[in-house]
Amino acid sequence: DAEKKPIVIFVLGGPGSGKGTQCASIVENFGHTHLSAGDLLRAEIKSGSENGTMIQNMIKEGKIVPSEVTIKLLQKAMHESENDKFLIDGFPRNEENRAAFEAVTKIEPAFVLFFDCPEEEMERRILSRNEGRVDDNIETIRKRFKVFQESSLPVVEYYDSKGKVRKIDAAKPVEEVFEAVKAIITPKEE
Ligand code: UP5
Ligand code: MG
Repeated sequence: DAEKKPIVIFVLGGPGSGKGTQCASIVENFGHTHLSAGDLLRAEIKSGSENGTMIQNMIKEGKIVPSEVTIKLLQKAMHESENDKFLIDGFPRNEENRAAFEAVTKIEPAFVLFFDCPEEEMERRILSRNEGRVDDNIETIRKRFKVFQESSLPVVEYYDSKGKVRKIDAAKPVEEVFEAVKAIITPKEE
């Protein structure tokens, strides 16, 4: 079709590294549309979709939902938006997610924002969040960390090998992290 391809930034980082927090600031300052794959999946559960129970069970176990489900939700959200620049937060989470997204959408990310944060800090943040998420308990958090290490970091490494990773020290205070983010998002002026 004649539609122009959108500009996509993948926002990756461990559970609680601050992806959602920083995306909100990017939206305010730069006008991207924020698509959190986790938020889309949680909305799908709430909507009473036939996949809801399956999604809920996988999130509770810290497992990665089948890519066709997540990609469909992301594509729908992109089509429904008038915007042409997107932050895709928390996706792709494994090699299969990545390959399927590229094959289905033909979209390659402009770059990957990677929030690097020690597990102890991420654990502290998640345990003090209190939003009632079914996966914010210590047992599920440990599973999420393991899946991140084993399945999601290889995706970051893949993009790093293509020179597409912009790594940020996410252990710092929110404002300092955003200063680093800004330096990457702001178009360089001559
Ligand atoms: N906070 C943020 N930044 C801070 C800072 N610099 N200093 C101090 N505190 C900071 O932040 C977490 C908390 O820390 C907040 O209270 C915040 O105020 C504070 P947040 O911005 O929410 O971090 P984020 O990285 O977004 O953490 P989140 O828990 O959302 O990350 P996950 O990657 O674990 O969650 P997500 O929603 O992406 O996925 C959840 C589950 O959905 C997955 O485990 C999986 O089961 C499923 N899923 C899929 O299957 N497929 C997908 O494609 C996506 C999700
Ligand atoms: Mg989040």
